[in-house]
Amino acid sequence: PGEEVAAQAASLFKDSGSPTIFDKIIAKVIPSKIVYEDDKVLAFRDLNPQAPTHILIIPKHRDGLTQLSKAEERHKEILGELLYASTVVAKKEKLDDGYRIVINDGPQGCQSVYHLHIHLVGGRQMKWPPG
Ligand code: IU
Repeated sequence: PGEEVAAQAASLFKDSGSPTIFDKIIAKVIPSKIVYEDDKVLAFRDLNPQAPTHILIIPKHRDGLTQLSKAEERHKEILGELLYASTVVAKKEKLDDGYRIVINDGPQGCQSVYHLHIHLVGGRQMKWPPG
């Protein structure tokens, strides 16, 4: 089984961009608290939550989408899938009074993991403007 997981991880790593911690979460080499999963999308609880609910929604196949600003025409479908999955997760989490979706891009956007991810944060009053 170890070899199988390694092979699965290796095939994911063929996507452009260096492997990140999220590849290991997708391959389930590193455990995470998964809240939603389908064939294209994985959603799991952020290890360092910034709100009572803080979930990351990521594409299972990065396909060059290390960050939002790298999006190309072919990514339009997965971008829609991620945003829609965010609404499904928000409903599951009963964030009925609202929530916030954040995508950090690049150094000035405070991005730290270069595998596109949507932050879904909620369960408390948000402020505007964000920091
Ligand atoms: P950012 O937008 O790239 O800064 O967000 C990365 C997030 O990934 C951040 O909120 C981290 O707490 C989170 N995270 C995680 O949940 N598990 C990990 O192993 C690592 C980061 I590394």
